[in-house]
Amino acid sequence: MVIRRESAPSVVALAVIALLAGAGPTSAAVLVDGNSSVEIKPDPTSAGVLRWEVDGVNHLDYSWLWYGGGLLPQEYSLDSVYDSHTVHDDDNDGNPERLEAKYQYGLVEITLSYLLTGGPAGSGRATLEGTMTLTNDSTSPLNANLFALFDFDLNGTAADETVERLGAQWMRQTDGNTVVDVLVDTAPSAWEIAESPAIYNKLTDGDVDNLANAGSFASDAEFAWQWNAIIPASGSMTVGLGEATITTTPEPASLIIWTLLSAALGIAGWRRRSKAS
Ligand SMILES: [Ca+2]
Ligand SMILES: [Ca+2]
Ligand SMILES: [Ca+2]
Ligand SMILES: [Ca+2]
Repeated sequence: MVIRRESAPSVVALAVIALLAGAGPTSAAVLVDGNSSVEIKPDPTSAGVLRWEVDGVNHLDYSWLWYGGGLLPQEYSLDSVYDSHTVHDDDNDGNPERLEAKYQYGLVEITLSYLLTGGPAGSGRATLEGTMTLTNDSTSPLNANLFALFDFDLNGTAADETVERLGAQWMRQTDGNTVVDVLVDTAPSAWEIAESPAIYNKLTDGDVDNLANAGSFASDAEFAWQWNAIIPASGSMTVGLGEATITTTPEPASLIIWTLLSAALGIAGWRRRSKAS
């Protein structure tokens, strides 16, 4: 009895500690499919797509969304009007691969969706698709500028990257045998490639900015698109943020065989020379 009376408060204390530990900022939603996982924080604490792993290698530093336009004095991070989010396991494999988030300011509602499609383990390939829909429930047209920023650090490092703009709706970033292609569904109004975090700074510096339709970088690439739209009263607009596909091509088997063969021939040659001497 004495032992039980003494142990009871410590059990309560542990329960309180456990509750306090769980009361911090909401943890990130983690999508998992096949060989890939993505970490997304849709709410205002450190919001953004924070990590994208394919076969255990993280290729993404940061990606997120901003809105501005009309009479707004600056761009705002989408999470500043966060409402709610849910994750979904559509293929019932025990892991959610789709995130749906809702944002609301006044009579404007924004829904954001991310869908991860991984490949088989070791395939080096996965796709993340983002879609955003704005609905204007007011009685006047809405002038909106939307921005999507992508800061990939392929193969886990900012170094060794190239970025090519292959068309109005297509950016390709490459590091060695790893490539990410980002294709947007909706033709953008503007684009920019820059040294990170130059574009991020534009979107968070408290004034109105437009992307430069130009750009280059020195060591740590990021790129972004901008969509300017007028959404009619009681109308909606869907922006395909893009289908990003990461592909890491394995060393060609022929190259591996050649390397092994060369090594074997080298050893044979050394043996012949050893015998001759
Ligand atoms: Ca699933
Ligand atoms: Ca890299
Ligand atoms: Ca700005
Ligand atoms: Ca980067």
